[in-house]
Amino acid sequence: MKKILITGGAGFIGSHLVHLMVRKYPNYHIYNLDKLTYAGNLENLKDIEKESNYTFIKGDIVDENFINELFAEHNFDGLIHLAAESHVDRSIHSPLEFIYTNIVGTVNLLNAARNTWKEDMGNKRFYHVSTDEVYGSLGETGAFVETTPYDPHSPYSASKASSDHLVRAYHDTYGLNIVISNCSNNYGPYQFPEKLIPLFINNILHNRPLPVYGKGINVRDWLYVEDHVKAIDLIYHQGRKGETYNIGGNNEWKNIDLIHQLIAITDELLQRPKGTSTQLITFVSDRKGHDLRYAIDASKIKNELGWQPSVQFDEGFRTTVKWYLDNEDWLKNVTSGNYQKYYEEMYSNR
Ligand code: NAD
Ligand code: TDX
Repeated sequence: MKKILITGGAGFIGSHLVHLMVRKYPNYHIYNLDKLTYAGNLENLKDIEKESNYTFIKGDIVDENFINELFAEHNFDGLIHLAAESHVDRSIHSPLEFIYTNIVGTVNLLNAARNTWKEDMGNKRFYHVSTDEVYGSLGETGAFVETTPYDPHSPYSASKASSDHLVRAYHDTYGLNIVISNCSNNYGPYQFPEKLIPLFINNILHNRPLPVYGKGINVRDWLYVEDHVKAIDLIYHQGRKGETYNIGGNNEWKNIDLIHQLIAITDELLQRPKGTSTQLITFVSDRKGHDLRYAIDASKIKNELGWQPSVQFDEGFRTTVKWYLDNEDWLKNVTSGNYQKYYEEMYSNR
C-alpha cells in the first residue's frame, strides 16, 4: 500500500483532493496533515473520515522536529503539499505568518523528504501546489506560461514564489523528484468565506454590503475546484520530474461582471425579485498592490497530460452558489468564532 502525505487537506482545495484520492485509490493510504487554522475544517471531510485508507494528523509544518519525526515514522512514498496561508488580504495585514508557513514550512518538508528518502529521492515524489499570482499582473492581453518570469506583488504571492524557488532548488541541487503546478483562482464548495465568491454569497444571504475593491475592473481566471484536483492527480502521477505545469480555467471574468452574475443567481435561488441585491454593491478602497489581471495559458498540461477543464462555468457557478445556500450551517459554523473580529478589522476602514 502506497503511503501518500497530503498537507493542508482540511482546507478548501485540499479537502477536495483528499476526497478524490481516498475514493479513487483504495490501494493508497492517504495521510492528511493539517494544523486546522481558521481555514481548516474537519467538517469538510466527514464522509470519508472513517475510510480505512485515510488518517488525519493534526500538526504544524513549521514545527521542524514534528515534521522530521513524522517522516521518519511513516516513510511516505510521496507528498502533495497544499498547506499554506492563502488569503492575500490577510498577508497584507500580517505578513509574518505567511513567511513561516509558506516558506519555512515548505523548507521543513523539503528537508524531511531529502533526509528520509535519501537514495530514493529521485523516485519518490514531492509535489508543490502553487498559484498563478507568483507571475504578477498582466495588462489587457496575454497569458502566463510556465516560463513567465516571477514578479509577485503581495506578501502572499511573494511567499509562494519563494517556496516555488526553494522547491526547484532542491531538485537542481539534491535531485529531489519535484513537480510544481501554478493554478488560477478556484471556486466551489468548502471555500472559506473570506474569498470573493463565498464572502459575497454569505453577505447577500444576510443583506450585508458587498465590498468591491477599487472599480471592480480586476480580472481573474476562474476554475472549478474539482477540475483543479483532477489536474493535481494527473500531475502527481504523470508530470515530468522537475517540471512546472500551469493550470487554468480559460475563463476570465472582470470582478464586477462576476459579481452581477453572482447576484442574479443568488437572488433567483433565494426567490428574491430580480436584481434585489444589486443595491448591496459598495465600492470600497482598493486592495494595496492589487494585481490587475491574471490569465493562464494551460497548453502544456493539455498537450502533455491531456487535461482540460471539464466543468462549464455556468454549471459550476450555479452548483457552487446552491451549495452555500444549502449548507448554511457550514457557513454559520465557519463564520462564528474569530470571523467577526477579522471582518471588522479587514473592512471597517475601507
Ligand atoms: P485554504 O486556506 O483553504 O487551506 C489551507 C489549509 O492549510 C488549511 O486547512 C489550514 O489549516 C492548513 N494550514 C495552514 N497553515 C498550516 C501549517 N502551518 N501547518 C499545517 N497546515 C496548515 O487554502 P486553499 O485555497 O485550499 O489553497 C491550498 C493551496 O493551493 C495553497 O498552497 C494555495 O497557495 C494554493 N492555491 C490556491 C488557489 C485558490 O484559488 N484558492 C489557487 C491556486 C493555488
Ligand atoms: O471583499 C473582496 N472584494 C473584492 O473586490 C474580496 C475578498 C476580493 N475582492 C477582489 C480582489 C480580487 O481581484 O476579488 C478578486 C478575487 O479576490 P480573492 O477571492 O481574495 O482571490 P485572489 O486575491 O485573486 O487570490 C485567490 O486566487 C489565487 C486565492 O485567494 C489565492 O489563494 C490563490 O493563490
